[in-house]
Amino acid sequence: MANNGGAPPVGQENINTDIVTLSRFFTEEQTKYPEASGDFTLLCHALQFSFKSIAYYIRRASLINLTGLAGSSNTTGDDQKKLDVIGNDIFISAMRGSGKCRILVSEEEEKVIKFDEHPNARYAVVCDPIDGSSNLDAGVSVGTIFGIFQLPDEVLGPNKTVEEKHLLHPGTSLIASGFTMYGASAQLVVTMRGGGVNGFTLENSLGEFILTHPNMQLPAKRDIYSVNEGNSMYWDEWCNEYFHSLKHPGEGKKPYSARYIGSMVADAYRTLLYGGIFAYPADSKSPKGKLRILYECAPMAMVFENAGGLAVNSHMQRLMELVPEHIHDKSGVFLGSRDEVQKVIDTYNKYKK
Ligand code: AHM
Ligand code: MG
Repeated sequence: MANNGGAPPVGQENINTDIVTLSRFFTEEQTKYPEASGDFTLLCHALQFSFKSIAYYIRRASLINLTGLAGSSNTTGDDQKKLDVIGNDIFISAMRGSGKCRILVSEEEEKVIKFDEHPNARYAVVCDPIDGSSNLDAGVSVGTIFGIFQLPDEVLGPNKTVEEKHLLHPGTSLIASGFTMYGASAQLVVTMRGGGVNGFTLENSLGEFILTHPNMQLPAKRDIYSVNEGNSMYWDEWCNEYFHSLKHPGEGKKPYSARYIGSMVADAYRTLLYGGIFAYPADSKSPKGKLRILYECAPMAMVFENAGGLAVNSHMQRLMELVPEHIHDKSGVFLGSRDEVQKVIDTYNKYKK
C-alpha cells in the first residue's frame, strides 16, 4: 500500500460539517447576553463585509490597475495609495450602511465622520483601513485594524451631538478590537473586552470567515524581535542597549532572530502566533512615535493583552491606558510575549533609575 503519510484515502477525508463561521460566532456570543439588542452583532456583520471587500480588491490590485499612488496625502502626511482611498471608502460606506455606527475615525480622514442620519446608533468605530500600505505594490501583507467603543446614553438621540472628544478614551474603554491581515489568505483576529482572542480565516469559495484559531494564546517567550533597526541612530541609549542585548546575549547563548515586514498587522500577527516582540519605539526623529494610539496601538494592545501578552509605550506605560490628546495622536510601541516585554521594561528601568 502506498505511504500517504497517514491521510485517509481520497474521497474519505474527514469533512467538517459543523463549521463555526464569524457570523455564527457573533450570534453565539450575543446569546450569552440576553439583554443584547443585536446592534453590536449587526455592526460586526458590516465590519466583516468591509474586510471581505478590501481582501477582494487587494487580491485583484495588480490586475485592475489599483497599484500606485492616488496623488494625495493623508492626515499624517503619508502619500495615499489608490487602495488606501478605496479601503477607506469601503469602510465608511459599510459603517454608514450598518445603521449602528454614530461616529467613525479613519487614519485616512483628518476629522471624525459623523453619521447624523443614525442619531440613535450607539457605537463609535476607529480604524486604519489599510495599514502598511507602503507594502501594497510589492504584494506584501497589509491589514485593517479596528476598535469599537460604546457611546454614553447622553449623546444618543436626534437633538444630541457627538464630537471628537467622545472618542478620546483609553483602550480600556474599547468593547472590542481586532485586525484583518490580507496575506496568503485573509486572517481576522478579534477580541472583546475581558474575553479571549479568536482567529478566523477567509474561505474564498464560501465567502465566509471560518474559526481556525480559537482562544489564541501568545507564547510567554520566543527569541524573535521585529523592529525597523534602520532607525537605531535615533533611539535612546536604553533602547539601543535592549536590542543589542538580543543580538549579543553572551557566551554560549543563541542570539535572537530578526523578522520585520514593515506592516504592523503582519508583524503583530506573526508575533501573536510564534511569540517574540514587535516594537516601533519613539525616537529623536519622532518623539511621539510613529503609530497612532486610537486605531493602531490601543486595538493591538487589547488583542495582545487578552492573548496573555503585554503592551507598553516608550515610557513603559501600559498602552491600553494611554489617553490620546487628539484622534491621530501617536505613541511608541513595544508589544509581545510577556517575558520579552518584561526584558524591555527591565532595561528601561536600569537606565532610568
Ligand atoms: P501606515 O498606517 O501609514 O501604513 O503606517 C504604519 C506602518 C505600520 O504598519 C508599520 O509597523 C510601520 O508603519 C512601518 O514603518 P517603517 O516603514 O518606518 O518601518
Ligand atoms: Mg495606514
